[in-house]
Amino acid sequence: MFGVCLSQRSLRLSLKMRVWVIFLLCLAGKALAAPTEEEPVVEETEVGANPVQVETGEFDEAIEVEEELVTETENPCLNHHCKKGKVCEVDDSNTPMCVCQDPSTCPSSVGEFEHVCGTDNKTYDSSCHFFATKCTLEGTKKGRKLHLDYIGPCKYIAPCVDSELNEFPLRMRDWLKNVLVTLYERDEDHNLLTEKQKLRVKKIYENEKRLHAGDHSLDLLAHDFEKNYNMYIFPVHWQFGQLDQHPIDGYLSHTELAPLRAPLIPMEHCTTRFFEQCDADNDKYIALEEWADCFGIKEQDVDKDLVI
Ligand SMILES: [Ca+2]
Ligand SMILES: [Ca+2]
Repeated sequence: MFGVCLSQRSLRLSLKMRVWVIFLLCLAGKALAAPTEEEPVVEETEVGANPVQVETGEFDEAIEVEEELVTETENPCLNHHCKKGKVCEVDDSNTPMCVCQDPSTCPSSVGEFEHVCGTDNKTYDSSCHFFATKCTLEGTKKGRKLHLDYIGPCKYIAPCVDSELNEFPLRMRDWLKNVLVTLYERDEDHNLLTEKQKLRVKKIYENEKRLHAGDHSLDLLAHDFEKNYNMYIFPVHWQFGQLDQHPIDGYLSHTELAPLRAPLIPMEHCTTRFFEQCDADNDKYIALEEWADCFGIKEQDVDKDLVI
């Protein structure tokens, strides 16, 4: 029992650290690849107001437009964006088109942290290798079923039992609230939050009853959720809005959920089960209502206007 507690505790800590880094980097307009730099350096991917674009940008990194074709005329590929796993090439009439990237052209991975695990339970050297491979399977049943499962090499993930599943939203809600508060505190010049979002978070930040970030017991988290329920409504909506981007339609696809899910799975073994059961009607999409319900937000408090 103690062993379980201890490992959960360390999981929680590493979860917090790692995902915080990911979030802050992503929100600051950075891809994961350069985790040591603090300042948002906007390179060729100008990101602006769409943080999730940056999050998925991590997976996009391998797609670099070949510049060797640039002569006197502009390379038509320069402004031609291809989805993950594809690269732009020009045909005989100089028309740009997206073709599957050859996995062998992916940059070789620097370390294990670049490996990803597919839903086929195979470890790929990097997300570039994964998406390039997935592209070659396009149109096949195997290809449709293949998704990026999580960041890191494939490993044994312990089954998530019911009691652990119930703990997951407690920690996740608290964490979302803390992420928002931190973004608010650091927001002076980074524009991490929009003005509308800042107004919402300000209320949470200034509420003296707020439970400050810390390694709280599950009992305390549960108690705080009951007592300060209102402070959790916006963070849950905010996270939905961060993910619902491609397209913005009030539903999260597997791909849209990936930036949150993929780094979380190796650290929180209930992640997969949690998000699976969020899709209550089993249509493969998580609607805002389903999402909110998953985090204990009451039906009457679900508000599309909070997804800002
Ligand atoms: Ca969507
Ligand atoms: Ca659904």
